[in-house]
Amino acid sequence: MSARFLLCSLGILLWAGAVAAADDSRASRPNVLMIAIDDLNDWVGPLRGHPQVQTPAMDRLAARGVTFANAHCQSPLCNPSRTSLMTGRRPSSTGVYGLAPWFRKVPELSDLETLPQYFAKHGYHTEIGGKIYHGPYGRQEQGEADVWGPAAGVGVKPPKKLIPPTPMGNHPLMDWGTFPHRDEDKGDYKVASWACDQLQVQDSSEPWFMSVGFFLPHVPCYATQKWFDLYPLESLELPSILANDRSDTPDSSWFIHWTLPEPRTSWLRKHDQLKPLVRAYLASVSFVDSQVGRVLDALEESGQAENTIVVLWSDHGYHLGEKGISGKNSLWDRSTRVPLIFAGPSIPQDRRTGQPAELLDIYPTLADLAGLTPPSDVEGISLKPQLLDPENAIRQRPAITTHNQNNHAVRSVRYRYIRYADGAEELYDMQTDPNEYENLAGDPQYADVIAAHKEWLPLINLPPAPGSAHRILVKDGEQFIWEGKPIDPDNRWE
Ligand SMILES: [Ca+2]
Ligand SMILES: [Ca+2]
Repeated sequence: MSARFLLCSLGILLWAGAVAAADDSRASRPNVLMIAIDDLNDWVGPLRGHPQVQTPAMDRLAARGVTFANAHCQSPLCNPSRTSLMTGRRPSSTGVYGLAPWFRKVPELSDLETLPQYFAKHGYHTEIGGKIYHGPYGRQEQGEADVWGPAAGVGVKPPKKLIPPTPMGNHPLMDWGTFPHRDEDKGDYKVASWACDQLQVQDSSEPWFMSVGFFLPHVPCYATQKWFDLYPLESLELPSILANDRSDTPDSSWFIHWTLPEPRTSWLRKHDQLKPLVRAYLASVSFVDSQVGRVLDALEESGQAENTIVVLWSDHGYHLGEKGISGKNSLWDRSTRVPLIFAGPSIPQDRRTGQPAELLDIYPTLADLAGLTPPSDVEGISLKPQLLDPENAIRQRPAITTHNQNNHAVRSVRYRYIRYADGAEELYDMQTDPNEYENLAGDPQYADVIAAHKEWLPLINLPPAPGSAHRILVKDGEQFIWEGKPIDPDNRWE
C-alpha cells in the first residue's frame, strides 16, 4: 500500500468524520424564519397602537410567542435601520444615516458579516425574498444569500395618482387609496407566494435561514376594497393629535426632517386627506398581515414549525398626523416603536415584556437561540433572558435610536430622552404621557432622570459615511445643512 494511498484514505476518513460531526450539530439547529415589514408602526393587534386595527395573523404569532412591547428601531429610516439590524452595528458606529450608501460600497464596512452570512458560516442554507435591504441594495449579489426571491414592489398601480399633487415635487410614491385590482397582483402577494413555495421544498435535514420582507404599509398605501371595508370611514378613529404639540419641541426637531415628500398634517387637513390616509394605512396593514398569515400557514404545513424560530419586525414606525407630520424621520415613539415578536422552540407562548429592546438585538438573539455564540463585535444584546422570562428579566440598557450624526433618543421602561446635535433636549414620561405631549426637559425636577439617560448616549458618533445621500443632516459650526442646503430656521414650513 503506498504512502500516498494511506494518506489519501486517512484524509477521506477525517473528512467523513468532520461531515458527520457537522451533520450532528446541523440536525439539532433550529431553522429561522425572519419576517420583515416596511414602515409598520405599532398599529398591530399585539401592540394595541390603534383601537380598530385588525391583524389576526400577527395576533396568532403573538399568541405563539413573546411580544416586545417596548421595541425600537436604531434609525427611523429604511436604509440605516436595515443596515444596522443586518450588520449588528449602530448607525453612529457606521455613519450610515441616509438612504445611501449601500454599506458594501464603503471600504471600512465592505467586509461586515451580515446576519444571513453569519448563519451561512454555521452551516445554514440562506434565502432572501422581498424587502430586507433597502431598494436594490445587495440584490443578487454573490455571497449575500444562497437564494434570492422576488424583489419587493408595489405591484399593480392605478393609472394615475389617487390624491391631489403633494408638496415637494408630487413624489410618485406619495399616494393612497383603493382602485380595482386583485390581491394576487400585489408585490407582497408575490413575495408571500415565493416564501410559501420555498417553505414547501426546504430540506429538513439542513437548517435554513429564510428572510421574507414585505413592502406595505409603506406608501403608496394601495389595497383592494375588501381591506378598506374593514375600516368604514364613518366610524374610523383618528390618532390623538394635539394642536400646537410642537410649541415645546426645539428647532432641531424640525431640522431632522426639514423637507420631505411626506405631506405634513397641515396639508393633509387642507386637502381632506387625514382620514383617507389613516384608512389606507390600516387597510394596508391588514392586507400585509394576511400575507404574513399565508407564510405562517405554509410553515405549519411544512411540518417544520416546531423546529423553526420565527421573528417578525418592522424597520421603523410612522406618523399619521401626530406632531404635525406624516412619515418617519423623527425621534419620537411614533417613528421608533416597532412590532418585534419571537416564537419557536423554547419560547413561551402568549407573553409580553415592557423591557426596552432594539432591532440591533435580533442578530445576537437569533444566534443565541440557535445555540451559536454571537459574534463578539455586534453591538446588540441577546434578548434570550427576556424571551425565557418575559415578565421578570430586566434589560439594563435602554433602546437607542439615532437619526443623523449626534441626534439620539434614549427610551427606557418609563422615559424617552432626546438629545440633538446642538444640545437641545426633550424628555417625556411615557407612563403618564404616552403621546409625548409635554416636553419635561426644562423642568429641574427631572435633572437626575436626564442625567441617567444621558449616560447611554453613544460615545462613537461617526460623520456620514462616504456616499451618504438623501435625508442627510449635518452641522457645520452653528449651521445645519439638510441634503446639502443650509437651513434657514426662520423659514419653517409647518
Ligand atoms: Ca422603511
Ligand atoms: Ca408638545
